Amino acid sequence: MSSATADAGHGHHDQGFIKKYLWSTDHKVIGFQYLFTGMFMALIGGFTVYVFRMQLAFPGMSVPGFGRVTAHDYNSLVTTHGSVMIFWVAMPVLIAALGNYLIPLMIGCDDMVFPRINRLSYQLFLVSSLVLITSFFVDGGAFGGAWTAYPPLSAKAAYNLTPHGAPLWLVAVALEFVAFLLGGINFITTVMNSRAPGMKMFDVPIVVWMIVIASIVFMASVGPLVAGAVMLLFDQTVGTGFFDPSRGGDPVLWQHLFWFFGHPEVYVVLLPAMGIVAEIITVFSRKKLFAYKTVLYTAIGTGVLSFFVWAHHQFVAGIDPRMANIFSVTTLLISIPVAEMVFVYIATLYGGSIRLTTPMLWALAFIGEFLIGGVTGIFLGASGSDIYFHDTYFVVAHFHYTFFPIAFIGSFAAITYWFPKMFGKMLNETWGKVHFWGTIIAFNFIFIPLFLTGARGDHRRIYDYTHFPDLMKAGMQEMRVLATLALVVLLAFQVVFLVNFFYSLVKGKKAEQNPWKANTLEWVAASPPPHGNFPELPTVYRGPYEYSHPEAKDDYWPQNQPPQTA
Ligand SMILES: [Cu+2]
Repeated sequence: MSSATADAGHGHHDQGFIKKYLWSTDHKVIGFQYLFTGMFMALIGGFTVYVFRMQLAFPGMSVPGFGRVTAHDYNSLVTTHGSVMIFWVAMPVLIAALGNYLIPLMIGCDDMVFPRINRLSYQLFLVSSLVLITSFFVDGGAFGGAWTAYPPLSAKAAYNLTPHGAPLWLVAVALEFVAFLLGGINFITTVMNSRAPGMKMFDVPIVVWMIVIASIVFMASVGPLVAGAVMLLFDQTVGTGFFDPSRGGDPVLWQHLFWFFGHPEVYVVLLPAMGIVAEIITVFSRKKLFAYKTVLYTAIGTGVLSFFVWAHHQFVAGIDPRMANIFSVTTLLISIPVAEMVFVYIATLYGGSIRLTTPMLWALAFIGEFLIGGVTGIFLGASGSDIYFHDTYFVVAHFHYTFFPIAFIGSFAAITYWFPKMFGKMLNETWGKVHFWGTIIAFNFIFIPLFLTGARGDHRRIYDYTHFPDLMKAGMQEMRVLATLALVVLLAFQVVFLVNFFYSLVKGKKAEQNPWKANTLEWVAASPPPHGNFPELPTVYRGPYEYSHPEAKDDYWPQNQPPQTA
């Protein structure tokens, strides 16, 4: 158990700027580095979708800020959008930034077990981001073989079009994976070894467990894909034929290797988002989390089951129909634990004294929007109906109703909730709510039209619809225009968020140590916490959510408050 004293007690004198902010091993600083890098990458992810959606709505136009979009540009833009939003936004913000910032504070210790490995994990992540950005500026531009990088396209045509961008993309993804493996090692060992005195396994806040389970799922699923990436790199650069049928290889092998990772990856980012929502719902309903142990076992069960559904992405790739049936069953099965977690939220809210703060609005929106994603997944999980929906915009709308709630609604919920702790300032609630409503309304106007065009057979990966008169008829193009305009509105409202974020960071009202009256340990530390976190290590006497306990005074009973002596 590490001993923690503030600042100088950390066995070193006060640090200079470089050591403190760029070369730091402090988990909070590393958390911020991941957060700000993820926020920057989100700008890239947002810009790319703006450009290609403008092309879809107004084919052939010169897009303001980009110019005319060629078919080649279109493929690179879509590939970059998908890769960036999942690997360089959702993962770094939900897992690395929050995991790093929160875990030592929420379990009551001074830092991660391996601070230097932690610093290395961020440095590798930063290099992976720079490698990806470099690929935008090399000959041929960024990789355009889709974020799923299916061969033979990714090893042949797409590679030939972007002979530098393609391998750079692969290297960037591989580096990023190594960064997250190192991060995961730290999260798991720290939670297992550095909990505050008295903190038992079931006293650990659920968001911490979700990040630990997500790290284990990531570690267990990434190996085959890294091997596949090396094989693909060889097919691209040294002429092997692992995925080339004319040379005895099999392109569907890549699909299995990719989705053996890809689908568990969904839960790697979903579980932390689910944890964030659980923290916020208990605080702003002043109620104990309904069935803490059930949620924990369900999360573990979901993590395990997530390894048995991947081939639902290959229902029309020519796999054995009997195998398709098995994967239909496992896929429909996995909706049960996820639905159960949503029911737990509803049970927690029931009868609570609800405060609709901005973080709470985001948490509630997560439930509603993600539910739409979950329900529409049923149509795709059943191999019969998936034959019709596969590769249509119904699929695009479905996974944006899962990923946007995870990556953005989850992140906005977390940032607005922990901002006072992170920066010692309060965000502006009014602007927070303007950002919330603008984003949520615009989001639904983007993807509901795409469900409709998808259900009418509108296919993905079409660059210019004027070549397909059938797909221009009966309001289809109008729907695309509506979706694009709604996207522009959504992006505009993100400016409100950024202004509120940076203005409040500098000029916001000073935050109290515990403005939300939450029970968890991070609120015991000062706002913002000093280096080393706690002048005195807290001792834990109970679980994190004892808001409605009879002994709780004013619905508030922090984990480190000693029990009243009789
Ligand atoms: Cu899947």
